[in-house]
Amino acid sequence: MSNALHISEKALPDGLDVDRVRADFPILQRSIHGKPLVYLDNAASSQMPQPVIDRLVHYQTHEHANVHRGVHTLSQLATTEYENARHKVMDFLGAADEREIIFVRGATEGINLVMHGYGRAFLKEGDEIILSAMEHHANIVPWQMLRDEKKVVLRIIPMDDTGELLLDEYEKLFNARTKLVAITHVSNALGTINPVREMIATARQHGVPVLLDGAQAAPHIPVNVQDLDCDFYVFSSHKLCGPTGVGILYGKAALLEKMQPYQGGGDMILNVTFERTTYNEIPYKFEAGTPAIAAGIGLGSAIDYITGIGLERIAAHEHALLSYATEAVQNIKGLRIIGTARHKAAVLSFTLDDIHPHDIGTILDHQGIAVRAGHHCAQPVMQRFGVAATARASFAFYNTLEEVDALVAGIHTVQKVFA
Ligand code: 7TS
Repeated sequence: MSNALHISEKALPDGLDVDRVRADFPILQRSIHGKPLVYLDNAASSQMPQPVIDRLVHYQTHEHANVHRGVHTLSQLATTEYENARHKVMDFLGAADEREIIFVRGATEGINLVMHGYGRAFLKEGDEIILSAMEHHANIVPWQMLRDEKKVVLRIIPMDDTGELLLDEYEKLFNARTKLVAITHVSNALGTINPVREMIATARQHGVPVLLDGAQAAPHIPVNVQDLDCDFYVFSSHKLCGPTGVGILYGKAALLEKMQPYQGGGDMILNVTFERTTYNEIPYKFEAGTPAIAAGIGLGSAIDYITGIGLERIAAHEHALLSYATEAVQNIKGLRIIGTARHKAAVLSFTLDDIHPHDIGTILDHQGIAVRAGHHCAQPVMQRFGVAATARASFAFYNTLEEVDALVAGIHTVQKVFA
């Protein structure tokens, strides 16, 4: 411990003024059980900075009306701001066209939309979908639903004991029936950053489209969908310092145009009679009903905030936190890190002796430290590593080395309670 505290006195060499950043996050000033909050559950949901909170309040106070349907001033204002947010998302992902950005409820709904609009529309019995062994349930269950309905086959890319996908095995899974690859960019349970560029190139050779689940990537590493050449990309606003209730599906325009709508209703149509409906153009074809307008505008503001800091700097800071934390916990007897891939985002999953992760999480909470305990909606990952659950600390750019020290001290306290 003394060694760890000594290192933490040094500044991180990433040029990020963490104190200034932290001052933007009101919730980080609060205490939990009388202790300063140490928020290390960013993979579940990150916190919201004041500029984003202010943007939401400003919208509700001065700009709110329904979008895409009014000639009156407020409706036009709300529409402009909402569409500005779409434009920001386009720039953020490096997409070519605003029509390729679809507002959904979150990563989960984005994947379900592709399952319905692409999978149900175009796949038939015997067709195959490649998933990986480290998917979040959001990228497993929709495909199982399709499997049960259409009798398609799911093929799973295995991983090694460090939590890296076996690329040789991946290549062997392709055949003439392969119709889609759906994989996570970054694992929420292990932190593994998958070599998606290489994996997409392989799929491309076989003419197979690729969906990337970017829920854990978009907030932490620079993403450029054109550069990656993925066909679909999903992420959630609430993991990117934005509000809950909104997320993004990016899709290549040519594919989206071919796809079936996911839900029917207002805004997604051009013309309706009782005989026949013609659908609106993309992206509106996929946006039935009144959307989460405030949340969408809030996401635009969160993107401004994140890009203002810079994803390169965010990635460097979080990487430094992860390295420091990994080294520190390696000295704790009985602690096993689950997920030791060479390229990792700032996720530290672990087990401790035979202490139940829920007990770890509860005792840490009493010290003000928020981590997630459980299977992290990735039960196949838990099975692969032979554990029922893990405790998971996941870092954001506003976390500090001192907070890592607090986590390490907290883990020692957990061990003392169970000694
Ligand atoms: N995909 C991945 C890789 C995720 O980590 C999550 C959420 C989702 C999809 C679903 O996102 P949603 O916003 O639609 O719910 N992951 C987590 C997590 O790790 N802890 O809580 C939620």
